[in-house]
Amino acid sequence: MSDSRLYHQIRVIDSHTGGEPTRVVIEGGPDLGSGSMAERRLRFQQQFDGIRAAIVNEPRGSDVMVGALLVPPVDPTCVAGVLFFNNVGPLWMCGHGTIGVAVTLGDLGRIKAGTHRIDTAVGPVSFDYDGQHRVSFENVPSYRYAEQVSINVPGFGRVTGDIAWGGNWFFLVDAEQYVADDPQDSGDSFLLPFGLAQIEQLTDFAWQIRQSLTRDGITGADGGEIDHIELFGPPGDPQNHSRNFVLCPGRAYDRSPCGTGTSAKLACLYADGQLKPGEIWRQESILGSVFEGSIRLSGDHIIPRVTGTAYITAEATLRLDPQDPFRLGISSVGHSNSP
Ligand code: PYC
Repeated sequence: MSDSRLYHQIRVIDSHTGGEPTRVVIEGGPDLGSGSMAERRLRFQQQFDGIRAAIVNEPRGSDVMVGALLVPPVDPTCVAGVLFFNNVGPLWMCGHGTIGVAVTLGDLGRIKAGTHRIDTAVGPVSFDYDGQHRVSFENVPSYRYAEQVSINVPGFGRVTGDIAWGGNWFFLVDAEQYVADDPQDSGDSFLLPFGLAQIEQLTDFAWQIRQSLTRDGITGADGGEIDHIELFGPPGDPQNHSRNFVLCPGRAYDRSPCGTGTSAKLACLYADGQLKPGEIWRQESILGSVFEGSIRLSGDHIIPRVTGTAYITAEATLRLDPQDPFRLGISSVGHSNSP
């Protein structure tokens, strides 16, 4: 039998929010020292990328897994500091992950039903927790940065969308109208009926958009990379307002309606005069899971409020065996740090 004391051990709790997994690191994560949450995010990225990959990538995780590292908060009113990350690097904020973290902290007995705050790389986020599965969080101020930006996307022609900040940068496209440049094509949108059966086409379309934005040097404010692409189609359930498909930075699609993506959508709806403070927007994911969103105003920006549910799926100790050639995970991007 191998000696587990030789292993680097990391304790995690897994949950899913509307189908999208969150793996919360509750023990054994790297010590990121002091400084702002953004500085610690950078330190995590520069010095511990191998640990990130070990936690979320294969063979322990998968491309869709989102990690949440608990660290001491900078803001003392917060119950925890949280750094979110995925299969290719750190995220700024994560909405479904915030819901997963809240339910995980509740499950651990670290919080009770009520209002709490977590500290993130883009600032404190407050949330209401019902003591079971349901969480409403108030996201960071969100806004539309650019309206109706047109780009040339190989295979698809001109594609027009909005650029918005919802805690991450998004390019938002009403996808129904787009038809691939295929002479055999009937002329109908290849993306309809906009469901799981179209995942390959949706992924390809969104990825081509992402690459075209990079090619043309189109960014969010201060050169912020637009690394999330959000496509919209008709809802499967008429009780909802819209269905989305969100392609995340590592080419995995969000199984949930995406909390930061829903926030970016709310910002665009508000900017278009289609959503007033307090009105409810029901955003459906490509799976059919739903987040309820609403806004309040804060200066030029909106404060999105997003509600969803999370369920715990596993509790585990990850072991990083120094002899394992894949102890830092199998990743499409290289990593060179050892644990
Ligand atoms: O819910 O904000 C979100 C999110 C970002 C990436 C995956 N999920």
